[in-house]
Amino acid sequence: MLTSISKQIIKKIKEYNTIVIARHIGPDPDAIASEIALRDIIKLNYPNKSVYAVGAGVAKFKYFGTLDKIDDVDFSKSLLIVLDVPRFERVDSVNPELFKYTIKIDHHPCDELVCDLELVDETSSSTCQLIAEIIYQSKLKLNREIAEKLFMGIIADSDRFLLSYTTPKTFNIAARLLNDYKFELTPLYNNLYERGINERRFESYIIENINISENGFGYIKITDDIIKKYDVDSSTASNLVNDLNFIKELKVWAFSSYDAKAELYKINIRSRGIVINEIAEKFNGGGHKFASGARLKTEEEVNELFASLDAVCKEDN
Ligand SMILES: [Mn+2]
Repeated sequence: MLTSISKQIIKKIKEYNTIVIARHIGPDPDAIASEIALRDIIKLNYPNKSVYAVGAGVAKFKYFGTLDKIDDVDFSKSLLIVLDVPRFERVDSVNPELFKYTIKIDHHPCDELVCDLELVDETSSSTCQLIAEIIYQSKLKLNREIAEKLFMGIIADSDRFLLSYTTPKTFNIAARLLNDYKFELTPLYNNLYERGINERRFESYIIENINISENGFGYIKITDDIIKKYDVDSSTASNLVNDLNFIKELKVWAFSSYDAKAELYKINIRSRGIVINEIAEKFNGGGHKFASGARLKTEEEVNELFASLDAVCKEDN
């Protein structure tokens, strides 16, 4: 099945001279790595095509490479490939409706972003894994830089092969990339995992202050003052949420952090076995079964979401 979709994707890439690649707002390493890797794969194999990887730049991910501005592109004649994003309003910088043809490659559960051609595989660790699979099923060339990016996306989204959806395929593809290009791992891990001491102190604050209900639900509201005090940004909490995995007392946990710029509460939810994305969806959020998020306008909604999560933990008792 995957093979035939891969073929169709490559056929469409061959067909279009102008290709725009987009991903979700607030990108993580998988989102950034997959869009830059795919852009560079297309450029390497079809040097005459105009290919753009778009979206707001993120300073801490500049080691993945630079993103492109699109000024005078006629979308109505162009192909759009959206990566790592299941929802329309979460696509960064472009409106999918304006494009002649759209392709989605994603590992989130299908959501309302419907494209002309879709490769959605919820059992994949990452979008980078899917891109690598497509390439390895084709005759397209890779190079070391691109292989490193795909590898980093797989490592980041699987949390170093720790999270569910880490399968033999994940290991096989990672091993194949490493074997084919023999890149050095330490510099890549330095990029992905080096942190300032302020961030580690902020993590300690979270562990010190998280509330744990008798039902096994852990929650913390991170205020703007705390974010300022630790000199981190509102996205830092999202990066730390996986670090609370394997705490015996926690079945489900959630962080709420207030993004003053966007005037929104960003909620990150994780679970060690209870399905949480259906609850997140009720609050206009979504994600994977055990890793979800939502963006809420009011603190009342945050409280309601937390109460729902506590309730599923209670049911699980
Ligand atoms: Mn991803």
